[in-house]
Amino acid sequence: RPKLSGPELLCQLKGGVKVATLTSDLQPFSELTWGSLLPQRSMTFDLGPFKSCAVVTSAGSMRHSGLGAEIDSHDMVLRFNAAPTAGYEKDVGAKTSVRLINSQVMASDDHHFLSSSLYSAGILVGWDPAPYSADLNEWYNKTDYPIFEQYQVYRKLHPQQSFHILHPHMEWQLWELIQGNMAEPIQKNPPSSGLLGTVLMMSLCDVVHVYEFLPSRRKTKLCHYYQSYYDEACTVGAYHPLLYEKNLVKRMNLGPDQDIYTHGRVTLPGLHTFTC
Ligand code: NCC
Repeated sequence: RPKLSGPELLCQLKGGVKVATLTSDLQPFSELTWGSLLPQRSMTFDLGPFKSCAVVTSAGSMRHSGLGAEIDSHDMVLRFNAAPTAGYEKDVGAKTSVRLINSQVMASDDHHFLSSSLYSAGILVGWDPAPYSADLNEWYNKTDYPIFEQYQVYRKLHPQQSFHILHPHMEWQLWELIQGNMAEPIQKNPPSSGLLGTVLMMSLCDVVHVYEFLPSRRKTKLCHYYQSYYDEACTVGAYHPLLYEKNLVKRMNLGPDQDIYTHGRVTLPGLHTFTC
């Protein structure tokens, strides 16, 4: 099978991955008393398009990047999980428009999801590794972490904050795209928050810059820019097919390789900006 070009991969992404968040009219939520806490429309329906968006990974190589001002110059800035800005503004910026959080962060005690002010800025988007079929009923009864319980409590505590949950179709459609373009079999786990957030922003923005998903010359074993914890698996993956995700993004990158080396920056086009 021939290796697809960047534009061909972008078209596969546009045609094969439906970016959506859960809505209150979907089964089983439409029949649950708390279902009306979910938004009425998908996030991708209500928002955008924005001109420029930044996706800020949590990689240790963000440290000493000096990218803060550049990141903040974007119309929308997406961050992940418990990644802070306070104290790290020079390197990661101060603006948070969207925060994508996995269900482990939403549910585990050590993240204080319900009470920490870290999560109060911008739009929240949660996700949970769903069973491969991505059937909503099956997933609802078997989530990895209690994402829906936490969602209800959070919404009641912070009723004004916009909070979406990614439709699990997206995880597995993206996984299929990755596997379909790799020679070897890859582990059947959903993509990392990094790739999910990148594709989410590609559906909302004209141009997306992703920082330190493809490591720059600052590449380090430091896992996160905000913690003194060293583990190379953070960058190359263990549970998530991270290395394969990075390979795919490298092939779709429209920017020069020099941008990756010096800034850890990848440039991707918004999905609505090209035709296939
Ligand atoms: O580490 P994490 O990811 O929060 O990072 C967000 C995204 O940034 C990219 N990244 C991160 C570190 C690094 N050195 N290189 C990178 O490229 C990845 O794309 C990553 O997705 C996750 O994907 O949700 C993940 O979450 C953590 C953890 O749950 C949260 O940080 C909360 O503590 C996972 N770690 C563990 O479960 C121990 C991680 O595997 C994936």
